[in-house]
Amino acid sequence: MVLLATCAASAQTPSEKRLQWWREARFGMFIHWGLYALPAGEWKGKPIPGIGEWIMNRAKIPVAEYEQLAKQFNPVRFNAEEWVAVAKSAGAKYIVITSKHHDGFAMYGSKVSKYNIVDATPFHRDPMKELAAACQKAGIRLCFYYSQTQDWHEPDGNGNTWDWPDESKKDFTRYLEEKVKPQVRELLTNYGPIGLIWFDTPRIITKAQSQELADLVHQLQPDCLVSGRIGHGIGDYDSAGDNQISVGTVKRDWETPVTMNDTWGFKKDDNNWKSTTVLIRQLCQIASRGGNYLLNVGPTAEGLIPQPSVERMAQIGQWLKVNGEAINGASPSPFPYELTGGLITTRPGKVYLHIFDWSRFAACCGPSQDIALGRLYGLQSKVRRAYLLANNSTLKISQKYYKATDLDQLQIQLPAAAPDANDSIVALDIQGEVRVDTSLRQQPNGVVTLPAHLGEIHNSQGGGLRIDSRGVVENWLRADEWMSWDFKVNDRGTYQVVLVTSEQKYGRGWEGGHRVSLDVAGQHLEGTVSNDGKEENPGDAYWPYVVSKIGSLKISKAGGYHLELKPQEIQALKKFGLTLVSVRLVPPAGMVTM
Ligand code: H79
Repeated sequence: MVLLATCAASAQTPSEKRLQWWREARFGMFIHWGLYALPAGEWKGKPIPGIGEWIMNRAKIPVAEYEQLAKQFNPVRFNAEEWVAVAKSAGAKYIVITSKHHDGFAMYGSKVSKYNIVDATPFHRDPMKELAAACQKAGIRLCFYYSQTQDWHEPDGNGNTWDWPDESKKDFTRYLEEKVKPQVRELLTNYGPIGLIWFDTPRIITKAQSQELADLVHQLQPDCLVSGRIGHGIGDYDSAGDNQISVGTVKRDWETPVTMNDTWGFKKDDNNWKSTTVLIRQLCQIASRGGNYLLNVGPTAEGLIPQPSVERMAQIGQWLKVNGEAINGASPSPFPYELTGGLITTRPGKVYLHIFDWSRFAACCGPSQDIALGRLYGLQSKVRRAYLLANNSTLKISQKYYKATDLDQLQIQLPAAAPDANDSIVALDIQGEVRVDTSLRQQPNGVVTLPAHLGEIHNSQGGGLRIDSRGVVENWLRADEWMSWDFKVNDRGTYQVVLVTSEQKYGRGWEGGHRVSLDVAGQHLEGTVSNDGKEENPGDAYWPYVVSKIGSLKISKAGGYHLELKPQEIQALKKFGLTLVSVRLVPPAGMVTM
């Protein structure tokens, strides 16, 4: 036994060993705090658009002027234990705080640069020391954000083009050797065990330099993780884009940082708070797709976490107290598709159905007004018991296998109203292992969704069609590349064929006018990808969806089908091309399913 255990342990890579706690955690609190909290989004009486911590860059504030902020920075109301209590109340397992953002100001006592909170401000305290102690006490892992490439305070750092426009004079290696490495050494030497270093925006750093930095971290603290944004694929895990939630399961370790309003660093005029419901559902989406959720708060220059953030964190924590077993330490969904109106997580012996939209999930009415019927397709294991996590009440179920359509169906009797407005979870106790039909199949509401990231890609020589980090097609610029899917349908009928594509982020545009053909079930359809309406992207407000109607299609027999999507012409002037998210087959409203 002992021998076996040793073998198993040694089979783990160093990275996997470091990732153990992090994979279990699923949820962390991000803190963006720095001098930028003082102007709080306004410079010389003018509101500066964009994210608050970018104000120096957006307003092109000269170093000599921005530096003056340090003299006024005196966050007397900062209380490390209160901040850690906010994370704890939320059920967050780790805190990542900005030790140095792009503005170059160290928020800890640094011997490397006088431009730090202890030496340059009237505050003279080291908040990171205090946070380290408070985290230790509360059992929360402290982690540091560190901007390794951009540093607008240093002539050799990257990004300050207003004080130092001549890029040819910049010696990035000197900056890396003289500031970054010594500061990372301080952070990993003076604050006890650190969970991870969250590097950001790799930009011009070379692969060798990223590697040196990762090696330095691991040499100083072998258990400390390195975020994916160290660059060049060298991190211990992947970091998705800011506020970017992948559309499907990602088969690597990944994390998404998310803002609670529209900024990271405090901005006094930003009151565009996401609702607690949205935040809880984002956490569930990310967990169900195999990732970690890093939710940001931006404290004020006085040292207070804004009240709306404190409230939301506590509300997430209340929800997690009841439902945490479906998130912390849970695994991604074993199904290729998600529920209608919800999604799925799992752990050995359990499947959790997260129901966001009760009436969409329980689309079919029950035998009486008091009961709704929910259905799950494709679960092959026997369910011993189904119950609501909200109140532990047992739900009546029936399981059937329909041979003609090769369909496993679980039917669940639910109360007429959702017990939890954010996400009601139906837990299923499974006998033996969780086994599912992993084919793409029609859902109980009749819709068939063929996600781009689950399609087969047929590249041509020199072509570049691929799936980006969100799970969406990029670089589909040529008409000789195509995609196909296999799927199963239960219901006969006429379906509308819709293509869902993605705009570029930050409103950078969308390209339409592509002529495409679809071959399926012996029918050939042709249509144009035009903008027939926008659809909110539920996982990522930065990248809205565009819906295009291509035509209709008749399916006269239940069974397995193959669909080929072939362009005849792609518009690629803007180099966006056909940014496919999914092909959707939509049955007529009210179609009765079996
Ligand atoms: O720390 C937060 C951001 O400051 C940092 N990453 C998160 C976690 C980040 N650094 N760079 N970026 C994000 C990309 C920023 C892009 C933009 Fe902009 C900022 C787009 C709009 C505002 C820069 C300024 C580009 C256009 C204006």
